[in-house]
This record gives sequence, C-alpha cells and structure tokens, in this order.
Amino acid sequence: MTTVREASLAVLREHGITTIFGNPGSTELPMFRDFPDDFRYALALQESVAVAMADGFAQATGRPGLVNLHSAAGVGHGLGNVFTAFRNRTPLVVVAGQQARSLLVGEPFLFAERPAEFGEPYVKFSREPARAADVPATLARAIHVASTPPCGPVLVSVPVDDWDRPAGDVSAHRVVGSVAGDPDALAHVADRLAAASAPAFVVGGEVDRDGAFDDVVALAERHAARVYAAPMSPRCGFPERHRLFGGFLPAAHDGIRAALREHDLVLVLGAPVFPFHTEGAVEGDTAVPEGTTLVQLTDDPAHAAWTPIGTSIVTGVRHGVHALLAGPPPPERPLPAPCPDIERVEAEDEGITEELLLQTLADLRPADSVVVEEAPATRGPMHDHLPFDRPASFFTCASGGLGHGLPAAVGMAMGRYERVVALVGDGSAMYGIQALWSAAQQGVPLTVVVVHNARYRALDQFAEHFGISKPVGTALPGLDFVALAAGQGVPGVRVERPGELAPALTEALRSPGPVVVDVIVR
Ligand SMILES: Cc1ncc(C[n+]2csc(CCOP(=O)(O)OP(=O)(O)O)c2C)c(N)n1
Ligand SMILES: [Mg+2]
Repeated sequence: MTTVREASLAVLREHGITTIFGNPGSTELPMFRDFPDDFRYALALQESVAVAMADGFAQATGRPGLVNLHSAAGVGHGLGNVFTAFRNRTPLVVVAGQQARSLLVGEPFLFAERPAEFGEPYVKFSREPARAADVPATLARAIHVASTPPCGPVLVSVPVDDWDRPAGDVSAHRVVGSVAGDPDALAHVADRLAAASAPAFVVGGEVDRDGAFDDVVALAERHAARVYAAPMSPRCGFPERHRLFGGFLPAAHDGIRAALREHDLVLVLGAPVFPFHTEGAVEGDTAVPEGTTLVQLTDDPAHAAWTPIGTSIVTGVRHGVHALLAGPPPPERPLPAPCPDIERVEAEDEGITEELLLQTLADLRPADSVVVEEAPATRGPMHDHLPFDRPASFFTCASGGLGHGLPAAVGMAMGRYERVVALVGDGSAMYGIQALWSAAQQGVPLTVVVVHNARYRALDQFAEHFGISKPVGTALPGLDFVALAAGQGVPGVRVERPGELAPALTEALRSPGPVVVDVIVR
C-alpha cells in the first residue's frame, strides 16, 4: 500500500523539492514519519522566519519553496511573509497542518477554522482536499499553480490523520507555463520603439526573475534608451553603472513624472505601473506625463489590468524583449546625458556614516556575492554607494513588509554557494532575529550587516513628511546585536569607529559561517 505521505513525498521529489522549511506541531509530525534521507528539514524558530527562508531558497534555486506550518497558529504567524512572497511572485507551497478529520465536526484544540480561506487574498490557490487520498494530487496541482506565471504562494491544508492513509501514486506531469505575448502587438511596439525620439525603459523585478537581464541591456543599447529602475523594484534589472542607467524612480507621482517628462515613449518591463508609497503632488491623473506613450510588458494580467494608460501586453519579459530585438533598427539617436558620478566619501572621526558603510561594503564584497537588503532609510545611500551590475545580485522584498530580509538571506545562502550579505536595519532585523539561529544550524556563508541607528529612521522621515514633529514609537535604544547573535550561536562584532569597519567586514566576508557585524552609524 502507498500512503498519502509516500505519494506526497514522491510528488515533491518529482519537482526537485527536497528541502522542507518549517516549524512543527502535533498536527504535522506524521508527515515526517520515516523521513527519507534525500530530504532535509530546515527548522525555523518562528513561522514568519520559516516562510521567508523558503522564499529566499526558492528565489535562489529557481524551484518552488516548501514550508510546513502548524495549523491556524503557525499560518497566522507566517502570513506577513506569505503576503511578501505574493508580491515577490515567489513560487511557494505552504503545507499547513490540520486536526484529524473525525474531530472537525467540533472545534478541536489547535485546529484551523476554514483553513483554505485563511491565506486569502495572498495565495493563488488554497485547498483542504475533500479526501485523504486526494492530498498528493492536490499538492501536485498546487505546485503547478505556484510555479506558473505570475508565480506566487499556494496553500494546502492537510488533516493529521491523512498522512498514513492509502493513496494512489500521482503520475509525473510537467506544466510549461511561460507566456509569449501576442506577436502582432509586440511587432507594433517594436515599430513604435524604432520611431520614438527619446525612449526610456523602466525595469522591474520580472526582468531578473525571467532571466532577461542581458536581453534588456541589448535592447537598451540598440535603442540608446535611458533606463530607470522601477519604483521599489525587488531585484536588479539593469547594470547600475551602465552608461544608460538613469537611476531609481521614486514611488510617488511627482517624482516619476519629472523623470519621464523628457521621453516620448516609456517601455515598462516587468513592473507594475506604479506601486506608489506616498501621494505626492499630482499634476493630472497619472504619473505619466501628457504626450508620453506608455507600453508595459508583464507576465501578470492583474498588473496589466490596473495600469491606467497606454498599452499593456501580457508576456514573459524575455519572450517580449526577444520579439522587440527582432524589430526594425532605430535611426541614429544621441545617447542620453550620463548621470553624474557619485563622489567617494572620506572617513571622518565623528563616527561611521551610512555612506561610508555602503562604500566600504561595495569595495570589499566579492563580485559574485548576493545582497539581500531590508534597511529602509539606507536605500538612498545604498543606491549611490553600493551599485549592482549583475543578474541575481540584489534582492529585497516587493511588499514593504518588514521581517523578510534576514530570514530570506539565510534561505538564499542555503540555496546558492556564493556569499550572501544581509544588509538589515536594526529595526528590521528584530522582526525575524531567530533567523540567526537557523543560519548557525545550517552553517551558511552569510554576512549580516546591521545598520544600527537605534531608530526606525524611515518613520522619523515619514513623520516629517506628515508634518509630525514628535513621532511616537520610533526610538530603539538598548539593542545589542552581538549579544543577540551570541545567544543563537553566531559570532558577532560591534563596530563604532571608521577605522574598525574595513577589517571587521573583511573578516566577516571571509568566514565560512554566519557572522553579524553590528555597525553603529551616526
Ligand atoms: C511588518 C511591518 N511593520 C512595520 C512597518 C513600518 N516600518 C516601515 S520602515 C520601518 C522602520 C524600520 O527600521 P530599521 O530597519 O531600523 O530601518 P531604518 O528606518 O532605521 O532605516 C517601519 C517600522 C513595516 N513596513 N512592516
Ligand atoms: Mg534603524
């Protein structure tokens, strides 16, 4: 007899999913009876950490991540990062435990009420199978839904008594989900691009996710197009030291309009139009100036639908850009003026500035290292002093929900061999500080750089924006990240003087295991 457990693990194996992130409870234990040797269980000490680790691992490996959570309580803890995985478009399978079917007539201890609704609206598919025997096929279906563009999280709730019940084997089934946009519509865009006088591209997270980085560079060079990073882009989609790079669009109407004003055609590649963060001063209805034509290529029909203007083509970015590369050549166009060079900063005696920290990190980090950032007020200085030039080199959460970066970095370090640097604010680090314990247990090559300003500084800045002179709840005195790391088995060093910074980073970046560098910034 094949059990639900055996058939389900076979489905996971078939999809290359052999690492299971999670935090177990009574209702999950039977899933792991006689756990096979080719699987590994990565324990996280809080569910939001487990979800973000699985997200980081999935982004690093390009395969769906799997996370196992304990019934309603565990899913509840994890939901903030399920929201982020949804915005990140990460293929993520949440397997949630449930009480035994025979008890569901009442309200047993630790059960989940309407479990398939609990993840809504941040799951693409969510089921508690009608019969135990349907669990393996439901898992297979969930994996296909999660990994078909636009990718995202799914949830399967499994009653505890299902795992030992009989089930049939699920046959192997491949779903090829890439979307190639309408060829006529793309040919029309190619013509318009060739006819434009000053085109611009806005590149978002889908470019890197879809493996279109080099194709976008080729298309930009062919058209001498100015390239902007999309507001709040979660990945690097264009080399930031390239002659054509024009900087990072802000997440507000007025700033976007100002940047796009000089362009007659704006091609948005793999980004929503636009994820605003503040209202800004709005002239007219949209962030796109009058007289500018907007074209968007995205694999996400929902994003295409809420774009307020222009033409959106639902397509994988790589397919779409290939079609545009086959279009007519443009006339000779002058190159846009280069962005001014960023001046290097000098170390000052008074203490370490964010600029000095980022410049030093840029100087010292290995070229093939990956940076996962969650340090809100450090974003601006990071854009200036820590440029990214390669595919799969930079990751941040697309949602704005804190508590993702540090655990996602641990998951990434488990999923790839290069060094991972987590660049996290002191506030952000504390949403998932237990991730350090998992990093120690996994022994991953992770350098955690804490930007320690003893504040939620981004909120101080927002308070200014709202005209609030005395914000509440933004001071973070008394945190000691070396002690927090030591208590979880991770070595750490506190750095206060500019002269200590480079030696501490150099050593941490060489360590085979995780190290925390607690950088006190002024
Ligand atoms: C889950 C969640 N809670 C609260 C916030 C609101 N928030 C936005 S930025 C921020 C401050 C983060 O502090 P820190 O990581 O120290 O970065 P800093 O602002 O100092 O650069 C907070 C609390 C959020 N975005 N997400
Ligand atoms: Mg801070």
